[in-house]
Amino acid sequence: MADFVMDFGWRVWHPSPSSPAFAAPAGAVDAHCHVFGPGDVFPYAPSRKYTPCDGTKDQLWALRKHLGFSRSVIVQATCHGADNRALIDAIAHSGGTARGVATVTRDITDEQLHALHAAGVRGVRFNFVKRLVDSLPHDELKEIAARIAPLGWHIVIYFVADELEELSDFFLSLPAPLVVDHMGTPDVSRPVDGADFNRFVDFMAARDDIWCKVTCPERLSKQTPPFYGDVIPFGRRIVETYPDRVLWGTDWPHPNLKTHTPDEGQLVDFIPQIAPTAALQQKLLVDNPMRLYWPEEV
Ligand code: 0GY
Repeated sequence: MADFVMDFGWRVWHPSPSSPAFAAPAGAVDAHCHVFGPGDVFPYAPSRKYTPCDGTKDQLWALRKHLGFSRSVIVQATCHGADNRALIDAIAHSGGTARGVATVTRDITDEQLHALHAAGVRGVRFNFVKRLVDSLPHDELKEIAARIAPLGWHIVIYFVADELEELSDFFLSLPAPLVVDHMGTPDVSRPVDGADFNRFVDFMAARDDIWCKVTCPERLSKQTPPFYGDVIPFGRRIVETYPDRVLWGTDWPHPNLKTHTPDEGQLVDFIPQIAPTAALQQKLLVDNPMRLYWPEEV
């Protein structure tokens, strides 16, 4: 395959992903993906830490169809800051097949929150990854959490594994369900039953409304792409321990991934390795995301 490196180091997404061997169950949801721009219509935030290449809603729908998925949960990425217009535009043009996770700041009005809900937003994202954001004070995040909880929304949290110990009391104090991005970003060169990953598994046990996205083997793996075998035990442990609280997603268009250009067909083929039975696959890809994002249809 040609090299798709852009001049700022991040690669453009795969132009022709393979067809997965794994057939997702009917109604499968890609519960973590993004839309970027197009930048001339929905400009990127001046405060962004990276500039992506555009990844539009129509390109997302085409990929979803190719992979055999039916619905998408679009997560606001930091490069669009708290300007959720690209996300809302995508949901509005999805014919009811997309929902969203927004970024909001404390100055948002109740009217604006209700408008986001009507548009299909069901959660907010709090990002603690320092290379991506200047993190917000905890009191501001708590204030936002208290305001979104009555809407039935959840909070997506993205953090670096080494910071879980420091952040976990704060996370557990938040008054809404929590959804952890990318398995809590474990260092997969450490043991799957070692102290670090045990801390994350125990964190999930602390409340029964903590969910986990078993996503991003392409980010977590230390192996030569596209072999993500070192991530399998970590994903599988979470899926088998918390089968009713796991979600899966492509993370298309894979912002900031500098090592390789992921082939989403291969990412889909990672699913049966972490969720080896049809019953687990049904929960991971359909039942769980439907309960969280389309509860009125369950
Ligand atoms: C992801 C991961 C990353 C980026 C963002 O919001 C973002 O910019 O989430 C990353 O750089 O690890 O989930 O897309």
